[in-house]
Amino acid sequence: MLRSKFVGSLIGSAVGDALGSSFEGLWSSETKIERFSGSWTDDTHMMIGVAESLIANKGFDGNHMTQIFIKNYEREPWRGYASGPPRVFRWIKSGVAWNEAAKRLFSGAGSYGNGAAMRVAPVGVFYHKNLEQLRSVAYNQSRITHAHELGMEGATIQACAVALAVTADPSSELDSHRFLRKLKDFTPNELYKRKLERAWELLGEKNKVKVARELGNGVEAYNSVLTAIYCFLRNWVSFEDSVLYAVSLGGDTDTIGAMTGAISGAFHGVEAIPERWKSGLEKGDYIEELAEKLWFIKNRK
Ligand code: F2R
Ligand code: MG
Ligand code: MG
Repeated sequence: MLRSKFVGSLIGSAVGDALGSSFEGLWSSETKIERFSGSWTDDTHMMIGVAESLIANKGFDGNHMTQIFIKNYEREPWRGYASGPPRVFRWIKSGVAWNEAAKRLFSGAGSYGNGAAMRVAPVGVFYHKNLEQLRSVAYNQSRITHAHELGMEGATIQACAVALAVTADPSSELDSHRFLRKLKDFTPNELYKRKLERAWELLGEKNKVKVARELGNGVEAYNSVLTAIYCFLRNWVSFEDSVLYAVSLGGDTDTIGAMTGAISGAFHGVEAIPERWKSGLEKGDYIEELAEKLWFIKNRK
């Protein structure tokens, strides 16, 4: 089951990205999802980089992960990256240290975009047994491109949600309130604590416009990470329903789809992901291989 959960999280993240990629930026909350191209974007491209580096080093190495991000980006710069990461990569190539360059973005504030959270699923599965180690690695992998506290904390909460989903039993009813309480205890950040409370209050809400407005469906980590967690929790019974719901909220659909798929796939395991999506997924075999390697490294110890 654990192997299936590792694979489910990485494949689930890529499926959510591919599903949402045709609708990114459409702010309709009633998006009709009729086709699945299987092609994914920067979200999955960077998630692959995180997994490749964790595997190569059997853990986190900031300089190595940075070099992998740069190499992957230079091979396929057309994956739909936002402006921040490529600028950071250029600074690092000109000699700035990997853990300093991202501090230059946005006039020294650093980025609070959701780019560090959208790629973090491998950290969530790999460190699911040790949340303090998970926190440290989630933060440090963020630092490469996202130096703003809200960008790093968003990635850390997303990694923790994946870890909680790995440890939850999919054959028993999920207690959504308990899941949210654990995340609230985990994060020290007041903005995210307030959003977690709002997610709790909205669990029975039928109006998607209200959900998107109050939790957010934007590119900022604080306007998308909690939304993805919410999409999973209110649709925990079905992987398919969780990602379709996420994309139907509009806005940053590929990224909210990816983060929802990472949590839902970690909860259910890969068997719960519809075959029509798995079979059409770009480089699905390679992503599965990466997840299996992560699982193998963890279980060999
Ligand atoms: N880039 C996109 N979507 C644009 C359309 C792509 C198009 N379909 C195509 O194919 O070309 N999506 C991807 O970017 C998001 C992740 O972004 P990331 O990696 O966090 O980048 P960045 O540049 O650091 O931040 C994104 C935006 O957030 C705002 N922002 C962040 N920090 C800020 C700060 N301190 N002050 C003010 N604004 C800040 C800015 O608007 C940034 O541009 C994902 O959606 C991924 O799918
Ligand atoms: Mg994207
Ligand atoms: Mg996006």
